[in-house]
Amino acid sequence: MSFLQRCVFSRILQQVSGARGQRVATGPVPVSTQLAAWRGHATAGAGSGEKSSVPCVHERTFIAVKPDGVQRRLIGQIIHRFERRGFKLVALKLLQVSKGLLSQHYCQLTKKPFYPELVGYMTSGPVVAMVWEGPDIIKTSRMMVGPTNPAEAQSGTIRADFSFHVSRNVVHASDSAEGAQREIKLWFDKQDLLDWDSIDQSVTSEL
Ligand code: IDP
Ligand code: MG
Repeated sequence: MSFLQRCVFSRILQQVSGARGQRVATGPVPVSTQLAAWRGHATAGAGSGEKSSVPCVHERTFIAVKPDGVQRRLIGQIIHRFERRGFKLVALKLLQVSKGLLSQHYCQLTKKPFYPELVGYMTSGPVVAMVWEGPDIIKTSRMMVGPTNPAEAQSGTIRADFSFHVSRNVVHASDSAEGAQREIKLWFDKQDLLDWDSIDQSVTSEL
């Protein structure tokens, strides 16, 4: 076998074995096929213990636009940040928060001196509650939102770009996997969370 033949043969072998889900572009692939491949890869990565370049495809987090964000007509701009990053919206509602829900949401803060002020702020008007999904979204969304005190936040984060005081910091994002799971369960019924295929999934993360 000539060197050229060996190269061609090994290339074909690579393609046939699929190189663990890494697609070799050979021409236009129908969206339905791409989605099926993406889902297959996701399942293998999550369930079989295989290493994957996609950290955790089905990670979800709880994000809320607080009453100051709603009053200041910032809902669209905040949603836009998550959309343009490539994350997927799986639940959304506008609601007036009760003190009961708030005390469960902020159960670790009820003894803080600022808690009464926080309750007043968070119940002063509607809140937009959302669940977003994407790889590593819990950590990434905290970076996008910025630190609790907007005065310490980097320009480009939501809190730095839209606020300047800790008592009116516009947005909430869960701070851990446990927190996200607890908050999603607290704010939404299971049937409110939509499982849907977004057609850009195969072009915004590596297959
Ligand atoms: P986080 O929202 O960045 O996770 P937490 O420490 O969990 O920060 O505090 C929850 C919320 O409580 C903050 O987002 C902010 O609205 C409010 N808060 C925190 N610290 C203060 C404070 O010192 N004064 C007034 N409000 C505060
Ligand atoms: Mg917090």
